[in-house]
Amino acid sequence: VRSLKDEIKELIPQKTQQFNLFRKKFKDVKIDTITVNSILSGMRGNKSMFWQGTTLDPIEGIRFNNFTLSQCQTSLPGLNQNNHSNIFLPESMLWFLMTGGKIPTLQQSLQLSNDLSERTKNGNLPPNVNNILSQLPKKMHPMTQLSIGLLLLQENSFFQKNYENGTLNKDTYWEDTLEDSLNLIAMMPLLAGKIYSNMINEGKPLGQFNPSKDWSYNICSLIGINKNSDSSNISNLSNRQLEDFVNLMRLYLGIHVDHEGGNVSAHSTHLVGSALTDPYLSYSSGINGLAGPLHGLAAQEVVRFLIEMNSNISSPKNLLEIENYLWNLLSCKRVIPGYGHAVLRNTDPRFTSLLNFVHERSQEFANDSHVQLMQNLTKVAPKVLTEHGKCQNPYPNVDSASGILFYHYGLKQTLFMTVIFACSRAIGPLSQLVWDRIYGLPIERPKSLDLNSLKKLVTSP
Ligand code: NMX
Ligand code: MLT
Repeated sequence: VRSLKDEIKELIPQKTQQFNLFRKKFKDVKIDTITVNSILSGMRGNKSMFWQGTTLDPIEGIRFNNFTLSQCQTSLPGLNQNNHSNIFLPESMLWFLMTGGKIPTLQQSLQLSNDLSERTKNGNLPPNVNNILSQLPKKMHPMTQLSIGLLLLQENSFFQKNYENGTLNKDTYWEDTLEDSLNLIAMMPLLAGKIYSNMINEGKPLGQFNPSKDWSYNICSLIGINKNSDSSNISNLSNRQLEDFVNLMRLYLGIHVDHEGGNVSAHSTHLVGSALTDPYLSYSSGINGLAGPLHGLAAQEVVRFLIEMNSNISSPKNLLEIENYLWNLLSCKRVIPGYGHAVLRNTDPRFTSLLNFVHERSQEFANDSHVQLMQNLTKVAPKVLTEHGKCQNPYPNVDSASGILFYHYGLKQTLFMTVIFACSRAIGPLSQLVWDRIYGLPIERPKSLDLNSLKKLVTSP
C-alpha cells in the first residue's frame, strides 16, 4: 500500500502548478475592503488568509475539502460504520486533509494509524521528556503542561536539525515538515496520558499503549479508560459504555481538527510556522492560543458552568430558573460559555453531531442531569442572548456539549478537556503547514498602523 507521503508527492506537481497559475493570473484582483472597524475589531471577516483544507460558512458551518460534516460522516472510513453516527477515524480525516481531499480506504486509514503507532517507539515518551513532565507542579494547568511537552519534543525535529545542518532546500522543506507533523500527532496520546496521570495519579501510568489499536483508542487507554486500571478514576463502566466512550473520543477527535484558518489556534500555528519555525514550536504556539477561555478553553469552562448551574437550580428541567441564572451571569458581565461564535451565525454542526451521539443513546443519558441541562440550555440561552442584544450569534458552538459527555463517562478532570481538543486540533493546522511549505508561502507580516496613521488615512482624499 502506498504511504501518505507517496500520495502527497504525487499530488505536488499538479497542485503547485494550479496554485502558481492562479497567483500569476489574478494577483492584482481586489477581493475585499479593509475598514477602520475591521482593523480595530480583531480583523473580523477580513478575507486575508490562505487556507486550503477547511472553509466556514456562517450558516452552514464547516466544510472539510468541500465536504460538509455529515458528508464526511458518511464518506470517511471508520471502524463501526453500521453502528449509529457513522463515526469516522480521525486518521481518515488526517489523510483526507493532508492529501487535499482524497478519501482514504479503510485500509489506508488503518495503515496511517499503524504508522502513527510505530512512530511512538512502543508507546513511550522519550525518557527526558517523561522525566521533566513528571517534575512539573501537579497543579500546573494541563494546557501549560502540554505546551511544555511539545517544546520538549522539539529536540527531535528533523526540520530544525536538517535546516541547521544545511541539508534542506525549499523543495524539500515539506518532507521534514510532514515527518515532524506525523511524529508530533503520534505523540499526542502519550502526552495526554502523561498529563492526565500527573493530575490524578502522581505521574504514574494509568493505562497502556496498545500498538495494534487506533489513535483515539490509545488516548482512552492511556488516560485509564480500561477495566484493568486500578488507579483510574474512571471505573465501573460496562463493556458497552467503554466502547461508547472510545467512539465518543473518535467522534470528538474527528470533528475538532480544524475550523478554517482564522481561528486562534490554527492562525497562531500558521503565523509562527510562516517564519520556517518547525512543527513542534509552531503547534505549541497554537496550543497556547487554544488555552484561552474565548477559544478552546471554553471546553472546560462549559463543564464547570454546567456543574455550578446544576447545583444552583432545583431541576435541569426548570427553564425559568435556567433563564434567571443566565441573566444573573450576564449582569455580572460574564459570557455564557459554549455560546456565540466569531464567524458562525447558526448552531454549530459539530455541536449537532455531538447531540446526535446523545440522542442515539437516550437511555444512557436519561438520568444525567448535567447532560439534560446542556440540552435544555439550547432552549433558553439563544433567547436570552438575543434579548441581551450584544452577541451576534446566540447559538451553541462545539464546546457546548463535548466536555460534559466525557464527564458523563467518568472523565471528571474539567481542566483536562482542552487537552483532548488539542490532540484533535493538531491535525488541521499541521496538514496546512505541510502545504504551506509545498506552496512556498512566505513569512506572514501584515502592516500595523498607529492611531495617527489611521487618522491620516481616513482624512486624506
Ligand atoms: N455570552 C455573553 N456575551 C457574549 C457571548 C456569550 N456567549 N458571545 C458574545 N458575547 C458578547 C461579546 O462579549 C461582545 O461583548 P462586548 O461588545 O461587550 O465586547 C458582544 O457580545 C459581541 O460579540 P460577538 O461579535 O458576537 O462575538 P465575537 O466574535 O467578539 O466573539 C466568541 C466570539 C466566541 C469569543 C464569543 O461569542 C464568546 O465569548 N463566547 C463564549 C466563549 C466560547 O464559547 N468560546 C468558544 C468558541 C468556540 N471555540 O471552540 O473556540
Ligand atoms: C474553533 O473550532 O476553532 C472554534 O469554533 C473557534 C473559531 O472558529 O474561531
